[in-house]
Amino acid sequence: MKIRIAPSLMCSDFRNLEAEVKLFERNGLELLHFDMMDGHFVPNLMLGPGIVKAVSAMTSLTPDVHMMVKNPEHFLPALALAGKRPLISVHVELGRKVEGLVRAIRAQDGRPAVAISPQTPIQALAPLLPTVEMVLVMAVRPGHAGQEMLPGAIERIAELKELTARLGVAPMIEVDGNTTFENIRRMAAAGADVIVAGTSCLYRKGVPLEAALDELIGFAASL
Ligand code: S6P
Ligand code: MG
Repeated sequence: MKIRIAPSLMCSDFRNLEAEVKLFERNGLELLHFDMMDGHFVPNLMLGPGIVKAVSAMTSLTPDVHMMVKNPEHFLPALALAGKRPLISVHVELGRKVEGLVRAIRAQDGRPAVAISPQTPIQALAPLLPTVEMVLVMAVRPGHAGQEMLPGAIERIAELKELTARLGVAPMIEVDGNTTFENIRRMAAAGADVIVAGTSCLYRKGVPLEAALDELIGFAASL
């Protein structure tokens, strides 16, 4: 089983952002997770398109932009990153406009993805699954790092995996929130292909980033 690691840059040390990104690159990672928050969809403010652009210009890694914003259409044009083919997730909770957003992402050479919050039934994803390249399953409430995984999160991954099989589609499944080593093991067994690496496994208090990364990569390879 090969699980991919997407470091969550909102947890990084912004003073050393470039060095951290280069470290991920040297170690063969493929994705960088950007949490974009607008203070409305979630009550927090984080990483706008400017930082996504600046980081994308310094690396060959693929941006994985998690839009926790009420009006993604306002920010999508600024995420047209020539040649980068970013994964861009919009939340299914935005309702009817999501289909149009998925088309808009594809039209600007992005790879559309859909994110789902813990309270939303997995079934709500069904109509979108044939149109997206990835589903981002939140294991915690969107808005903050450092939370505990919610009950039922693992079962939701398995339910999504089943639903995709039933529909004959195979978008990647990314899981975001409280990805401790033990939780990663369970997430991977349930069907996760990508885990977002935040404070639970990578940006750990008192552990140098390089050491935490080595340990995480070793662990992921052992699954
Ligand atoms: C949360 C955000 C996440 C966090 C990540 C932090 O709203 O979408 O991407 O940055 O979950 O990881 P952890 O291990 O601190 O939960
Ligand atoms: Mg996220």
